[in-house]
Amino acid sequence: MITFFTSKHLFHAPEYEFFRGERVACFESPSRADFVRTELFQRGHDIREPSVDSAAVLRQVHSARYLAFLESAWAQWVAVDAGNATRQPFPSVWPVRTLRSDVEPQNFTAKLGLYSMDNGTPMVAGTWAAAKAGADAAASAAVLVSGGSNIKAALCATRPPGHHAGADFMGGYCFLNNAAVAAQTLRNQGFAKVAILDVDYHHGNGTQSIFYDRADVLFVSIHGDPRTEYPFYLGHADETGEGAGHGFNLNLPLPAGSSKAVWFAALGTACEKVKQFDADALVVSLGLDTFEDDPISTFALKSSDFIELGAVLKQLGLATVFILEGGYAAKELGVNAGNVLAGFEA
Ligand code: Q9C
Ligand code: ZN
Repeated sequence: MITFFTSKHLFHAPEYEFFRGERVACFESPSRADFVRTELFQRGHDIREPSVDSAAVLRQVHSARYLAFLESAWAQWVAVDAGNATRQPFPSVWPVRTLRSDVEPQNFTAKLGLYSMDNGTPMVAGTWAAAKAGADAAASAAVLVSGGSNIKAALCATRPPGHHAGADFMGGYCFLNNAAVAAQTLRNQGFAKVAILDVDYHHGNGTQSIFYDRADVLFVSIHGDPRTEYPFYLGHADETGEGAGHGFNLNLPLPAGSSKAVWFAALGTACEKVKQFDADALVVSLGLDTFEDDPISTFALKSSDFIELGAVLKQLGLATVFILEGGYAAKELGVNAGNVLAGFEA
């Protein structure tokens, strides 16, 4: 399979995040994408650099003020204090209920809180460049599978991930919503109905919110129940879309610790929804944190189960863009991603 990869992901390499009040090494590490690239190269996949500029489609899925902030955030942070060049910024205040989000404050940390859903998404000098390169990969993959050739699927082996990023906020290690970029690019390329199937352990709150009022992009997600699992405040079964988008959002939350059988039953339900929607193209938010040994998740899929996942997705018979999302058992990430592609291409 054609796989988009760029070493620009290395520009995003924060040192630490907070976990139970302590500083810990980032789970979302640069080695993740390198393990995937190495394994896919060894398996003979065609590794390519992104070639499409996502700037225009980014403006279709993110707000102008959020993009302006993200692109300039590091320069703003260092302008506060030259010593910040070696410090990771974190938000410490947020515009929750009754506070205003419409007026952008001048204080950097207040701006960071305005544009963040958590304090778990550290930024470094190269974050924008890495995230933009990932979005370029998503746009490239979508253009490729839209072409007249018989290339029907492509994978983006990129990081940072994207599905927690909303139109105007970052969170959950995500800055730019790559799946939304791919889906919107497929729409722009002429596919009338695009389905997004999010199989990451965590609910894709950003992707859901971006398309929540739209009937042309279906969002279906299988994830840990937000009552106990991140992102906690979205991903419940009663979220079905609003306005024109009513009926075009399906959440399949599963209890923490769910078995392979329960997970694949939900995958069957998800695929039925995609078929009923009569999608013309598919974006898969391919989180591999459903793996049994994932350090921050509780589902039970084995490496061999990812072959079955690929085979089930192939049955949909659609032009497909796979976007790497989460998956924090870094050493196994390449095999697990490769197994999805093996099942898909068998
Ligand atoms: N700060 C994705 O899988 N929890 N994001 C962090 C420690 C957030 C996962 C807990 C998990 C976000 C793309
Ligand atoms: Zn995840």
